[in-house]
Amino acid sequence: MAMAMGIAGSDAADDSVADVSVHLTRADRVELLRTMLTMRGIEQRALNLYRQGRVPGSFYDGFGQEAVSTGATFAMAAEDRICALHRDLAAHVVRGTALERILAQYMGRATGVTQGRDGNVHFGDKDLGVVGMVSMLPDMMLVATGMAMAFKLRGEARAALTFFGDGSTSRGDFHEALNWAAVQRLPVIFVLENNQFAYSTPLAKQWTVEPIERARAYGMPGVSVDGNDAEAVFEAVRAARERAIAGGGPTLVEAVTMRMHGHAAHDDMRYVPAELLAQWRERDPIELQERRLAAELDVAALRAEVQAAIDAATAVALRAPMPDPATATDGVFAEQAVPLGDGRAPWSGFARTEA
Ligand SMILES: Cc1ncc(C[n+]2csc(CCOP(=O)(O)OP(=O)(O)O)c2C)c(N)n1
Repeated sequence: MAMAMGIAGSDAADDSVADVSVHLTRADRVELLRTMLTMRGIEQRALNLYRQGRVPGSFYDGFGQEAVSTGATFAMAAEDRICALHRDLAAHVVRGTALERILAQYMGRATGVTQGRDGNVHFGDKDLGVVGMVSMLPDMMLVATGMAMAFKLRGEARAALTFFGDGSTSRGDFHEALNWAAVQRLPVIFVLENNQFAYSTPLAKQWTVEPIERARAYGMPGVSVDGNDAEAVFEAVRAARERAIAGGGPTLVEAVTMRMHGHAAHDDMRYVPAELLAQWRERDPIELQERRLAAELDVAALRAEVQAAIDAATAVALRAPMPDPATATDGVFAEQAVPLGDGRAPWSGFARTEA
């Protein structure tokens, strides 16, 4: 859906915000807001740390897109698997990754999720069901499809979900994943995070056929939702999961949103028209959820609570040591791996791992 300014909840002049969700309790809806505030606060803190030279490399954030990973992950069960990408921090937060581990990860510390072994956004915690991302886009579509295949073969009532961007729809892996998932009727949910730009490439240079049409062409439903509305995303993914678990096969959910920051911290995004950004600024996902809950919730108190948790986590992460170089290969190879240099192929002894 191009630019998508006509979707539910998008009229900035209208203060009355529709209650979209029919399945969420009040506590759930506050939790959605808390998660989005946490994602934004952590990423804002990480950007500051990056500018202080404490985050190596660059930093990628999902500013403005918080509703997508929040709503989608909230709709999945603990036994499901989530493939979180570079704008999906809320997936880690919903699953329970401690905030100090996330900040330590960004700073390459020994207490980070990968213990300093990988770049800042490339992490996942198997115990929490979040699969660390493969940087080649959109390879995680194939990883999620493979996990869904395993669930189906084992007869398990579980589903896999992967996020991916609009740029990913131009890659071959997108088509392979959709086709195989549809042919095999796999329990997988493809969440397209349409944030209008793939680095500097706008949608008009990305596709002539809408992705949800392409999903239908491959034989699965394609639904488009307001990606700035966490409750709308939740409902769409919840329905897709129900369908997947019931054996109905995959669904493509397009969450229409906007990348409000540059591609990464080094990008001033001057290629994005100022009017477009101004329009989307009026549709901030956090403010939308706050307006929904304002009558029944002390929003300022919640914001302060979240900020205090982030401050405490930052202090812990800043005190954490850098990793000991002697441990660099720990956890990289399986225990059973044949040591390099004994004349045999190094991969011949790798253990099989489960999804
Ligand atoms: C195959 C491949 N090409 C290029 C890159 C470098 N890269 C990382 S993110 C990105 C932009 C992807 O755009 P999109 O899929 O729309 O996702 P967004 O970053 O907008 O969320 C690029 C080009 C990559 N990771 N993989």
